[in-house]
Amino acid sequence: MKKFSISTELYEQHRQLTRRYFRKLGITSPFIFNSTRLDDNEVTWNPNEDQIEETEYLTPADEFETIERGNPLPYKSPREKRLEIGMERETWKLNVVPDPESNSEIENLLSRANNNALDFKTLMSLAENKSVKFMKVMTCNNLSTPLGMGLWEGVPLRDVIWLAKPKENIRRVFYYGHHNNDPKQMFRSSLPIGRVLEDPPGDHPVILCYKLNNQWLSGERGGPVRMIVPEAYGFKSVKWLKSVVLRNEPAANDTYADGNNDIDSWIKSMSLFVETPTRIKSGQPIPITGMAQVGVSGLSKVQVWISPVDNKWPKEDPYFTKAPWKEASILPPPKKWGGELSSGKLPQGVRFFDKDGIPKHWPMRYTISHWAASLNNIKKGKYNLYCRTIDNNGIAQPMPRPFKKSGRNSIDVCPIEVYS
Ligand SMILES: Nc1nc2c(c(=O)[nH]1)N[C@H]1C(S)=C(S)[C@@H](COP(=O)(O)O)O[C@H]1N2
Ligand SMILES: [Mo]
Repeated sequence: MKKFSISTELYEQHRQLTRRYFRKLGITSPFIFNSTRLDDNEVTWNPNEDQIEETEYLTPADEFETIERGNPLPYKSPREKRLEIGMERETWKLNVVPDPESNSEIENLLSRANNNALDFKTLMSLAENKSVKFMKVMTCNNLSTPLGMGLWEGVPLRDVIWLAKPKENIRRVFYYGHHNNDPKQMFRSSLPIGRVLEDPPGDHPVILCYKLNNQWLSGERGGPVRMIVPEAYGFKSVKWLKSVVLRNEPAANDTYADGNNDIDSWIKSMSLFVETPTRIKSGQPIPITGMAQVGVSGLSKVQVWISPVDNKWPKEDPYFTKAPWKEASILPPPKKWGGELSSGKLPQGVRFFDKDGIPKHWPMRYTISHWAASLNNIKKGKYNLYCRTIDNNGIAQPMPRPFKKSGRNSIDVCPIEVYS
């Protein structure tokens, strides 16, 4: 049974990380089991010394899952067309303008019509002093699995807004990408001006992103330039960015508001199984691995619970808060970061990492963490296996925000049979 799929790349990286964990526990004999999460074939778990050190974490750009609209998609047009529509670095331009229907005052608006829109060269000259790099998981509020884990680089949006000399009557920043001049294809998002100009403590700036994993941002990932909103679900991170509009407007008009989505939601903490056996012989430890998305309130624990299938749980406790949960191990940061970083080393200057590439804290908000657990002495029988996160406020998933249109975070479950 295939319940969901994560990208093969995320899966490989995950396996490499978790192998090391099981070796430390002394579980070195190869496991042979059916995987619920990959395919219906038998998977051999065969730890290999070299691979154990080859741990990777970041997702290569072309291995991300993609959520996109547009006909034609801008990056699928021939290069000549891409140059014409500004979807190459050589010709890319960004408008920073007031909304004509608003009384926002900007002294130095940057626009294609005035022939002074921001170009890539100017963005790069800002980048010399202002560029930032940070880790962020790309994740869609409507999907239960993350799309990819990236190291993003860009110029804070506020530095470009200040170039336009905004003066007064500005409450919200709207922005949208290339849409073939068809209003129906426009993908818009927005933020309060305050969020753009100032970062809450511990948060990264909103950036105009031009690099992913130390490489130029590809067209498929939203290049030449996309917005990256660190704490938000994917729909705030508009690809193929072309226009920033300042408005005196207190409310949002995000494209995603139309779909009943909670457009002000921070990323939630949640946990997923990556690999669990579907059938395993009794008497041997049950190896379980997973990953956690670290939301706004962080991640203090991952827990698992194995429950007999005929266990009737009281309806008054839909989130199994009274179950005998057991703690899993949150794995330390990887030694090699993977993605396109050929040496496995991080470039200098990644936010919240020291000069040797060691994170100043771990798990890190708005990223993923890998985890593993091993269950012992489970008797013959059929079970459901559950996992959940506990955030830094001590609150168990899916609380404190269980509504699915604010981001999926229901408790993950896998069936498992122990035979003798
Ligand atoms: N221009 C544009 N930007 C977009 C989208 C889109 O359809 N068009 N999809 C958004 C949504 S809903 C998500 S979840 C993320 C996905 O980013 P990815 O395709 O790089 O994984 O991009 C966002 N940015
Ligand atoms: Mo999305």
